[in-house]
Amino acid sequence: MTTMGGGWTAIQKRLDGSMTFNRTWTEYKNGFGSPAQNVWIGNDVIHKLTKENTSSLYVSITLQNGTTLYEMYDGFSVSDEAGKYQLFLAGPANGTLGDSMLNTGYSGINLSGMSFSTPDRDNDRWSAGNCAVLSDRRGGWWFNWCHAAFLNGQWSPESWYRPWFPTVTDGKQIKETLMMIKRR
Ligand SMILES: [Ca+2]
Repeated sequence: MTTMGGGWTAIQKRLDGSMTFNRTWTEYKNGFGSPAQNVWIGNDVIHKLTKENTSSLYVSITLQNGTTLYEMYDGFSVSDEAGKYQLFLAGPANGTLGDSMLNTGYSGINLSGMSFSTPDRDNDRWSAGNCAVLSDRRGGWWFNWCHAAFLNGQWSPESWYRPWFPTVTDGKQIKETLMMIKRR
């Protein structure tokens, strides 16, 4: 990975919709897919890589028209399974996507401090239901109530709501996604 000075480790990558990210807690814990194609590296691995709290997060979305937009956060870590893989995110945020994770302007969709939820494990802040099972979500993520950013959604023709709102409002716009981390 030569982006932004190199030394990055991909924790999520999607090059097409051939592999579903509608997966269980255990699958997100252990990881799935293959690094050359579509992959979630696994929440246990993400925790191990970030537990010293000295990592940055880089997110990019390549649109169907070929344009790649990105956002970088200076601080990123994920707690262990006992801590429900709670997300810690810190700014400043910089990039061309805009900040849809940390300070969105609406506390109900900011993601820092959120636990990880999957279709079979509801740890979100929506008391009436599980964001991860909604028909236009169906994937694991650090949902609040629920989100403005969500990179594990369903590829077209299924519905993928708000991958990176307001810059990317619909999964149909997306060609590729990538999440990478690096020690500061
Ligand atoms: Ca809930």
